[in-house]
Amino acid sequence: LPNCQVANIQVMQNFDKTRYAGTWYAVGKKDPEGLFLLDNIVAQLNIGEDGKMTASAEGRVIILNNWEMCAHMLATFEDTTDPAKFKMKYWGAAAYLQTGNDDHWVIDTDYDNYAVHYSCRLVDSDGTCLDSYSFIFSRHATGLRPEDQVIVTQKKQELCLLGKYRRVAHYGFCKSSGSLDQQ
Ligand code: AZE
Repeated sequence: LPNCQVANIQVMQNFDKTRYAGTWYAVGKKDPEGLFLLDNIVAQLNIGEDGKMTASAEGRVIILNNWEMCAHMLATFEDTTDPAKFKMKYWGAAAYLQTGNDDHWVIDTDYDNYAVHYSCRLVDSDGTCLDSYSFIFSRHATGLRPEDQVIVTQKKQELCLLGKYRRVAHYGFCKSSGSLDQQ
């Protein structure tokens, strides 16, 4: 059984960020406190010539009491001593969107089908996480293969987040205004 200590969370071994690059569709998510991406969430990860990871992401949000829009986000990643753990600095392409500095941990991935992401924003005094978010990413907007779902369910349990995820719908909300999922 997991003990739910953030410090004990196992991340991807021998993580290869060049294989993590490319397009990922969020097919499941566990929300943090406050405003968050709702659905139609697509991330595009890039590795620069300097080896540094950057990303763009988009998703439907509702801001300012009922203004529905597609949030276009940008991010840079800072490496840490663990190759699967990054510090992600992110901001909205429009100034009224969110900015932040979050952990970006890759818990598990086979690079070609699924990835399990985790971010703890606030560690409690007992070492457990008080405010986290997590994405289940797929290379396909349609979802995960049954064999990957088994692995992902195991990882959700290890993160102490089993039962806390919602499915992420994709109905092309960001397609007209963005370029990410038109490629
Ligand atoms: C992530 C993939 C890599 C790039 C980025 C990601 C996270 C983005 C957010 C955006 C929140 C926006 C809000 C706008 C009103 C992890 C999906 C930037 C958390 C709430």
